Amino acid sequence: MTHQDLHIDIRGEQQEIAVIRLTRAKKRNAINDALILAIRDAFDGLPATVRAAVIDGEGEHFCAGLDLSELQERDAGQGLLHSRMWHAALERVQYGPVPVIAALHGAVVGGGLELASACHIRVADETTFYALPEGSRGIFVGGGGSVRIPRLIGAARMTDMMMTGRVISAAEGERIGLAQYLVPTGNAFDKAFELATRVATNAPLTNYALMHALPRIAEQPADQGFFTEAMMAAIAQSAPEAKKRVRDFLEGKAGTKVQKS
Ligand code: 1HE
Repeated sequence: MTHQDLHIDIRGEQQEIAVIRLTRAKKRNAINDALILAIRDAFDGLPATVRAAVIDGEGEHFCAGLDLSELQERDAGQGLLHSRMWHAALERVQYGPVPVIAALHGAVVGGGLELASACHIRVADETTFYALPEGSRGIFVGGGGSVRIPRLIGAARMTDMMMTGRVISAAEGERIGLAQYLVPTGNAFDKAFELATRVATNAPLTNYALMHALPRIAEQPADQGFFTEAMMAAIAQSAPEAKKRVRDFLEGKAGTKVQKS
């Protein structure tokens, strides 16, 4: 499966990891209409063997955001539909078939940060920097950033980034919650792949609960959240795979004892 600006490679002994790479390095992986649709189609079309995905960008930068050259000609109605097209594509990333680990380096800006924030785990190397230049370009986020980014770092920090053009460094990004992992320069992909390989060994229903139930529970009032949690817990623990995993642990057969890292 390959698109002009998006390369998809299925790896792993059981073909369980999809590596999805933005390959528009000449334009700093800026996302035009064709590319956002290719991202949508990539997540719709993953083979059934895939259990986790890594997304990264070719060249010096993860992603320079929206392709600004396509912005000039749109009227209000087209702008609305364009934003909704991004929402639909990034919805497939967040609520798609498998957990997605973003491997970040260089610029993670504008729509690039919106794409990264739709992923489940973000690994950044030391070259990474984050910004929301929409504020300086006279526009607003349109790829779900106003919903997802405040949930990672709070509305106050996002307001500051957009109002002042503040650029967040890799270290600060990890501290405030833009990335869960910070690794040395050049190591983001390997770490993301290692994590994806680990995530792929989870029971699929556990990953499903983490992707689909947890973010919804986090939005619910506590009483409803507790109830949804109980329903999800009951469904997850009734799966034969959960019973086998618990039995293996109790019989000392599981290699997944909790260890200090
Ligand atoms: C682009 C884009 C782009 C680069 N659209 N063409 N995003 C931004 O406002 C960020 C704009 N980009 C930058 O600030 C810089 O390009 C970077 C910091 C990411 C990288 O800098 P650098 O020095 O490595 O590259 P460059 O020389 O600026 O760019 C190389 C080429 O990529 C150049 O084209 P060329 O034909 O002159 O070689 C640039 O024009 C092109 N390029 N970024 C189009 N974004 C769903 S709504 C989301 C709203 C947004 O994302 S707004 C924020 C957009």
